[in-house]
Amino acid sequence: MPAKVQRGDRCRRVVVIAAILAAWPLAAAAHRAGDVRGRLTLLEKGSRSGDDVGAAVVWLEGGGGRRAPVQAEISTAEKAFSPHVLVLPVGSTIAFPNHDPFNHNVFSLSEEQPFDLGLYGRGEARSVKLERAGIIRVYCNVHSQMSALLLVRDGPYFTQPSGDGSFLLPAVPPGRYVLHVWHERAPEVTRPLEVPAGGLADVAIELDARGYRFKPHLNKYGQPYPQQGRRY
Ligand SMILES: [Cu+2]
Repeated sequence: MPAKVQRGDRCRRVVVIAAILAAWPLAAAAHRAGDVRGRLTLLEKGSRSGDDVGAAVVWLEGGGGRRAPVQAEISTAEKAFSPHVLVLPVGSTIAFPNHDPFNHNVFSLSEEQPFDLGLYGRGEARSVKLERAGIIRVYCNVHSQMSALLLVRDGPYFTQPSGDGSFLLPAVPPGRYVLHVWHERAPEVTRPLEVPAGGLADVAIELDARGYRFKPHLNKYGQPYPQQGRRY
């Protein structure tokens, strides 16, 4: 009888040790990478805070790897691109479906990715593959007021904040990075960021749009847009 009890104890001990060993790698993995959370504010003239802080982009420079390319869309409707700002992994394809009852001509003169999709009408979509990282300014050659921005990233850690400016970069391995925060109307903010195991909870960044001045862009020929006699 005592021998049996002893065997039962040994069994229980083995089970407990096995359970600890099974749980241990999970606990170790949980410490390997952490979430980086923070909040952006956008300072406008007159000390107002901007209402489109959600159109900012946050990314980390450093760390290995890439995100898989995606198929994304920016539509044109009522002479506007929507969404206005999009961040994508390098190698992604972006389509521009036209929902307006007239033609658009989507183009970019950006150094990283110049393209000209030509004139096309309602129900048609043309697309471009984004081969290089950078900031691609997209316009329409017919309607000067139309603009969109593509931020193409070659690292794995990037995001756009919510409308209230809060952002989350999930599962960032501990290490030294450079944090970049970009908004169309503010100088880009860059700051060294040391991410400890377990991540960061409250990275606060202020973007300053007080010095912003609207500057008209040129058409696809590098010329100013004609001002008169435009029907659409
Ligand atoms: Cu247009």
